[in-house]
Amino acid sequence: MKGVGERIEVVQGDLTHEAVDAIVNAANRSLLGGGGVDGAIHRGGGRAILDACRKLNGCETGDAKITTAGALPSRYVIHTVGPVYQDGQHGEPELLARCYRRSLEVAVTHGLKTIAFPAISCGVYGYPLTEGARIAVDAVATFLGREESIHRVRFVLFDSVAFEAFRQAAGEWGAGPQDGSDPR
Ligand code: AR6
Repeated sequence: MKGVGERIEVVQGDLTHEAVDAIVNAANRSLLGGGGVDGAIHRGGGRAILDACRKLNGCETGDAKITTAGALPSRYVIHTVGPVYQDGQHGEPELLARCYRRSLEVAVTHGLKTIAFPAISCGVYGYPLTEGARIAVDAVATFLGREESIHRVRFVLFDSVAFEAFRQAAGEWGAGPQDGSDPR
């Protein structure tokens, strides 16, 4: 089994283009759509995602639920709800870490091996990028260290500033250079 750093990739791009087992959506508690990456996922996946989400009765902050990916190239979408950042003293770090952990737990339950994440909470929800990236990478790396069934986790960042923040955080775990090859 490869080391933790070798199973983490950081790339700049559009999450909705990822042909992995599951992409993770930075949703809100209604799970009925919104802006940002959530809007892009619902637009790209089509009606099937919204229909599936309607049956889930929403999702608590820090939790995760899975649906079809509809017309998207991934097999599933795992919807998680990040914390709205206030000042970092309202449980935000724990809740953000829990989003990554719960998403991976759901993936394991479904036998999924390749997962792609956006920068949860780092857009509309206002999480500071450097801190959000560190929490994300630490939570994922810690999980991978004790769970061998996940082969690869890709962080897919929309812009170069977010990409840099995640690349730096992943470097702490020895994540190597990215070749952009298909993880499957
Ligand atoms: N691929 C990858 N990353 C993206 C994409 C994309 N297609 N589009 C945006 N991002 P946000 P949040 C980045 O606001 O902060 C929604 O309305 C974006 O640049 O999507 O968790 C939900 O319904 C940023 O770095 O999610 C909620 O109400 C990151 O994704 C609320 O926003 C997350 O930004 C959730 O806010």
